[in-house]
Amino acid sequence: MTERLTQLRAEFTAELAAAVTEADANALRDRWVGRKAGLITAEMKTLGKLSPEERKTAGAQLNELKTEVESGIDDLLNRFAAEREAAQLIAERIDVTLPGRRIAAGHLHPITLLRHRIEDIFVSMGYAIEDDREIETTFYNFTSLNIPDNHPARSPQDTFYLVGENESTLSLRSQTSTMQIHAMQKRRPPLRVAAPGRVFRRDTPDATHNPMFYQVEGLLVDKGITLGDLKGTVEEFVRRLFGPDTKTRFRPSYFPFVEPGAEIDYTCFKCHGDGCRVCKQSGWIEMGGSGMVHPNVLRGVNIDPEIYSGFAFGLGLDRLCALMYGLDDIRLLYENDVRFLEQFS
Ligand code: 2U9
Repeated sequence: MTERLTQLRAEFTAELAAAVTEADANALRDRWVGRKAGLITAEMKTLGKLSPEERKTAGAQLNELKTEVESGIDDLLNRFAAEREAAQLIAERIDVTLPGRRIAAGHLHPITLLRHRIEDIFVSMGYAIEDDREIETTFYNFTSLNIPDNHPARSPQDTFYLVGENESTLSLRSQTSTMQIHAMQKRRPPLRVAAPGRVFRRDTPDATHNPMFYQVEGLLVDKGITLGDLKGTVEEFVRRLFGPDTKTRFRPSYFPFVEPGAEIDYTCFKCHGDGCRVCKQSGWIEMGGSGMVHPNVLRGVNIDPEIYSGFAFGLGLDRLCALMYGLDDIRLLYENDVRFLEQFS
């Protein structure tokens, strides 16, 4: 029996050394100590042939071999499990010192950012922010603003008409002044209203024109309002937008809805008036237009121009936005190119 045991022990040792996977180790367990067909189990069955004395010794030796085989296989399985776990720990390792991944947050559009800034300035000066429809009748888009019947702005070459061609004809509003008319119809003076929004004109898109663009207008109507109030308000508005040293100047101009009318310039926010590329060496930048509200416009909304007077001024947001961000082409603002938009926050 001793030779047999020596042979079995050598055979097991060789097979144990050859086992390289958990499957090999489990196959070894079945082959050696499997309940039904294990090699040691089979040897146990041969003990019946021996004398009681021989059976006692041989049985003890076989049990010793069985214990060696089981612990050898357990050690092997534990080693494989430890290796598998170590590999898993490496594979799933998380380096907590790595910088976090920046989650691409959304951004407000530059025109929206500018619009919010301007709305805040108007609110800080006591103006209400108005919003109203973009599709208007000819009455609101032109007649209420004292724009004469033969004015080129009424031509289908300049305006997006939707249906028909008379006072109740619908078109896309050409200026946000329409909202000011609605406001004056809904509320009585004293009024301080800012009207930001989209306007639509049949312009061919180019670096400084777009069929849809953004405007903002301020309107104030009360008793005893003078041109001085307009100048002072515009000067304060410009200073709050571009800085306290910004100067303004007014150049006479004509608009049907105001009288007198004036273009507004302000000293360049880049060179403060010395002259640079932004202001084309002039030191001044045109902001928009202004004037005292025309009496016909006041009468049109049942405000007596003998008792009340008012001023209004307007500016285009797209061009101002392009200037402030150094854009050469306002169409960049409308192409929705994320590479452009994600620069703003
Ligand atoms: C009412 C009466 C008068 C608003 C005014 C301008 C002159 C003006 C332009 C600036 C650049 C429009 O975006 S733009 O092209 N605006 O020049 N706007 S006076 O006058 C009003 C507004 C409302 C009831």
